[in-house]
Amino acid sequence: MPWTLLLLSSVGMVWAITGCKPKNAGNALSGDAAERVYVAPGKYDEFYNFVSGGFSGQVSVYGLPSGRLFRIIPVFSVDPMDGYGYSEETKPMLNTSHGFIPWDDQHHLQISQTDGTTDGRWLFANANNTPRIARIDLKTFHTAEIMEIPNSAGNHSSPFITENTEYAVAGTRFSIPMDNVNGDVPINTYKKNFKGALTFIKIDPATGHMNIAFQLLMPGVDYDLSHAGKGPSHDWFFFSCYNSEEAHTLLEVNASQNDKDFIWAINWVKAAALIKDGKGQIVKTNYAHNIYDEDTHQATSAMEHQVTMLDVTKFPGIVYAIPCPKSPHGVDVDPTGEYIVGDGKLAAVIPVFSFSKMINAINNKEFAGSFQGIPVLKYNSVLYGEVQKPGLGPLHTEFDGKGNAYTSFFISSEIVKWSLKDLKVLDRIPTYYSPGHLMIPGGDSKKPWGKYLVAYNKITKDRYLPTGPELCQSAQLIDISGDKMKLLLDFPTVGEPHYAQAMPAGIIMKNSVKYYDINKNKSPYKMVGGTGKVIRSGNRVDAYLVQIRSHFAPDNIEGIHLGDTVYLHVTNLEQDWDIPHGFGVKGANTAELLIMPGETLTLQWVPDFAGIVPFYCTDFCSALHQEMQGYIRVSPKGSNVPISFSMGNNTDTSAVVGIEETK
Ligand code: RUQ
Ligand code: CUA
Repeated sequence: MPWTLLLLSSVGMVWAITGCKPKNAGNALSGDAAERVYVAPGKYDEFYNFVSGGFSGQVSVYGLPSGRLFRIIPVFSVDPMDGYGYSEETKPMLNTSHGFIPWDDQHHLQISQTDGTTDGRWLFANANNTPRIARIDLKTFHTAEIMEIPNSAGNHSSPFITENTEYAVAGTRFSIPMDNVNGDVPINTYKKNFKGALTFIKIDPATGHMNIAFQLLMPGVDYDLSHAGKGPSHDWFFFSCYNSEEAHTLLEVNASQNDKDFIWAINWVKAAALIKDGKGQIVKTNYAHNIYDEDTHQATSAMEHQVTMLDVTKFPGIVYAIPCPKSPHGVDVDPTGEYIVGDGKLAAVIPVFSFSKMINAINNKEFAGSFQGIPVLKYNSVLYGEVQKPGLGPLHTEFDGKGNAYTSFFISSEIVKWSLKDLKVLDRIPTYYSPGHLMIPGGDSKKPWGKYLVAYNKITKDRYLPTGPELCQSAQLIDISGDKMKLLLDFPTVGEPHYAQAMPAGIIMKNSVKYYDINKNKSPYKMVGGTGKVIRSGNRVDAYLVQIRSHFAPDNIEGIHLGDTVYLHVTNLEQDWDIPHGFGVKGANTAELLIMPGETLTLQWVPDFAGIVPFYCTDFCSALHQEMQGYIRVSPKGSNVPISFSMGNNTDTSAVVGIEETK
């Protein structure tokens, strides 16, 4: 939660968090709030709400208006609940040019769009720390693809998409020496050696498959957030930046000097055309591209070795800098595509820029100068107007589709509603406390469903039962259907929430996969019946097991020796909704794989003692779930116990009988 320090010290504001509890915190609820968020048992919520998990690396799914948590989707972190990152099938998803990375930091989400409208096919997510973009398939809620982003560090202005999901972008937060040059340079040669890369990833419209189309080589500043244009501004992408001072140390002071930083307006259609004309340069690098195949149920990780880069200073007309006060964080485009809102963390106003004025300013060459070879447009030539006295520490803005904008204020801890037309503040509501992002379902698209707003708060002091030094993270649901905003609900979130997305549940439910068709399961390790099989080849043993209520086949396996590496391939034969089986093996590095109906998953296991090793189903699947268990016999190294396996007919050969009758 770096904002507090930055903002507190930079603004020089003394803000005792505990002393900042807004008035009426206790009775902020309006009378019918409970009714408005009550989703009766057995009833569905109206919206899915996908929320970034921050440093948990995952994405969680809630219902709105209830705030009920439905599931956590493993994306950039291993998951103890379903074995993501532990099963052989999913391990390649977390492969990178740095090797296997079990954890990352996840900030932003965007659902795919068709003609600027949220369409519910895929959910894109960024990994900040080791730069990557993931695509989650909303038919299965599984992570389907992960693309590593080269020449980048702190991949923050990602993964925002263009109006028809033509591209997803990734912008580097840290500028760094590019991957193809010697990066072993003094840090104080920042201005000479450090550059920023903005990445454009092409999305296949039918499959969603991602490929890095090109990278733009940009000045060495910190790229923070981005959003695509829409409608008239369709061809453009907007990136905010701070640190136009190009500081490399003590940024909280040194990167807060300039009155204005920039929003970069990028004509991606022109850039793509130049790439097509062969104007890009091939740059050597390394990055992983991981794909999960839902037919084979296998993930593969391939290393890519080059990207095409375009030095934007050599091609006028692609990038313009719009001056923006001061250290902007969010950059948000309204539903019409005409207004671009910059949220300067240290600014006293919210500047609203006009796309049509920007185009005029470009055509009339109304430049204030240039920054590292990029023309800087005159502030007043692009400005539509400023929202005066909006609040302190603006971070993000969303829209309701009715001409209103809503901005989150970290320092003054509130959401402020203002009119796009006359830039007048219309309403404000306190949040508890210090919101980062806010979200309106479809609020970054052409068609917002402007009924609710959710504030994702960074601080919850005194709001929930204490849980030791770390308090829970939280969201607050606000009704925006009327003139006045109304607080309806607090609900805790998993990890620190950053951006989120939401859309009507029906669209996603319609396409939801209920189970995998076993006949379409093309896993090379699939097993469909009988008593399975166990095959030794040298020190490798492949055991193929099937699961069906309520047994494993085989459930007795012998002939495993110390020194073997055992691959337990487990196929769940169920063809019914909501009947996963689990798989736990004593001493293995995860308590379970959670195997969906019709799916095959593999656990690699290296036994470390000679003896009997039980295994069992970890997911309560039937009345006889506890009976769903088995044994593996492990013998010493070099033993001559042969491989054998069975289910149901391994008759007891010992003499002792369980119960002796008393006479
Ligand atoms: S950030 S609190 Cu990582 Cu999106 Cu603005
Ligand atoms: Cu299968 Cu419990």
